[in-house]
Amino acid sequence: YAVAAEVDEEPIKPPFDITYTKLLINGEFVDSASGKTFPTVDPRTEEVIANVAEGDVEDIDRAVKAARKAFDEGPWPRMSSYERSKIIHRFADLIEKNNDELAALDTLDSGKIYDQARLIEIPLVTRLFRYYGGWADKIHGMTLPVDGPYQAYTLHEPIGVVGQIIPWNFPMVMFSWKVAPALACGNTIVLKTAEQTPLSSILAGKLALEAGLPPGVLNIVSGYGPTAGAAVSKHMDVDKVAFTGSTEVGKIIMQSAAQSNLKPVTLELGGKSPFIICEDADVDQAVELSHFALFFNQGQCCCAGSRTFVHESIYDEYLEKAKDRALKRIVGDPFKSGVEQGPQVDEVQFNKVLGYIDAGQQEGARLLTGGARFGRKGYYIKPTIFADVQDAMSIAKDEIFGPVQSVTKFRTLEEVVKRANNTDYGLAAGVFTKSLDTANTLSRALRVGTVWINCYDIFDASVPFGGYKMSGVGREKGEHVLKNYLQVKAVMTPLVNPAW
Ligand code: TXE
Repeated sequence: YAVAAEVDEEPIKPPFDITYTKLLINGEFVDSASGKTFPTVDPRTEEVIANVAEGDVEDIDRAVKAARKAFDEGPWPRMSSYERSKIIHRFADLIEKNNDELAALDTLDSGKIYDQARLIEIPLVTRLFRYYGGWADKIHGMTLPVDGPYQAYTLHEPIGVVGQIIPWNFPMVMFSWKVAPALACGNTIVLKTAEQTPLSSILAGKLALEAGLPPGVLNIVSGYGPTAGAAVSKHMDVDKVAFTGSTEVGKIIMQSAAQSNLKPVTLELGGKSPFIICEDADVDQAVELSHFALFFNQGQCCCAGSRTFVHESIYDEYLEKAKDRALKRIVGDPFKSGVEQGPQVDEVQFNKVLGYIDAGQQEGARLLTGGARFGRKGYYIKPTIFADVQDAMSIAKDEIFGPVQSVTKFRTLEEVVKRANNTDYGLAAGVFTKSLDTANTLSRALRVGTVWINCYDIFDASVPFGGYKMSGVGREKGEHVLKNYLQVKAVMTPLVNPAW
């Protein structure tokens, strides 16, 4: 581990102060109704970064009232779509201008690699707002040919007050996937951020106001899931809820929605995505890509390629090279240039991952490398690989959400399709092959929302993302997400004289 000692060094301090820690309700930064705050912790040091206003049921209620007023009284939903588009574009410009500060807040809060946040994630956020700024004035209905003397058409209208609950693994990216399309469609929003990563969204809220978003259109409440989060999904005056997080909480959200006002629900949940390396693969390239597919963002990706299936003819060579690559992975302070892996987001996740590493050993998987904490301070874990993983083991079935790769061998394509699909999840899959026929066949056979062929984790604003089975309901991004945030109204009127 190239920078083993450096985790113990003084952590790098980003050149930005933390100014925004309050709730954003009705265009103002306010304390929580209870006056309570909660600490957000730097996973590099296990020390408190800032104390943030802790929203609860009453704050969600205040936020919903503000969003309702902004929706009912306007101007946002009734503003010309061109005006809305211009505000969304101005918001994108301000995100771009504050790119490095937003990235630094996400690194501080979550431990993600700063250069990754700065050079890839926040630019993607800007891109996404521009993409949906472009959609705002292109949302329209249809005129329909009907069997009678009637004029029939549809109006695509905003759905109303939208509740959005986001996780901590890509704080600003998740903010953009939720907020940008909902705004483009003319909705008003109550966003509940993850308790681990509240900071960047609050700054983004300030930028939204600066861009000219009217008060109450975007309300941002920091706080915990069972309190503030649950209040969003149960609220009788929230017209739709969109959630990204664990499958377990996704089920609770759906139940709460059903038991309250039957608000429609979209969910982006966990995964256990297969990464299939076929016998014709270039082994060196396959090692690099499968390494990236799993270890990217400390393994904390819903679509992590967390079951590596390797053809038996190249299995031994693959394992040797994959182990070398993991040993070369540079672990350390995520603010330091060149570091590839930072700490896990918090103590809970850190212990969860270490628990699965124990389980893997107890269940008889072969530990090739890693398998323990890295350093003495912070939530760092050594890049870990298990070989000879059996499908029934918990490390092959459950979402570990950490830097733990599980490798298994296969013989035939038929076998690998069956095993790859033998999971409750269905978010993504990777296929590594030189054969077009194999690639095409596997991409049809795999029951997942995204197939990456000879690439992985490529995201674009225009490409839909979401899960089959228990990985989720609905799609985000692209044109597909818009229907989550729109009501369709059918209007019919008689023709005075159909013969004309
Ligand atoms: O998720 P939670 P956690 C998976 C991953 C991870 C596991 C647990 O396997 O190890 O989930 O992570 C809010 N009502 N993913 O505990 O609890 C919560 O405050 C309403 C996959 O962080 O699902 C946060 O804002 N909201 C994933 C959000 O839900 C509730 C990303 C996610 O937290 C709530 C994160 C409740 N009762 C974790 N309870 C992905 N799909 O990318 C919690 N929340």
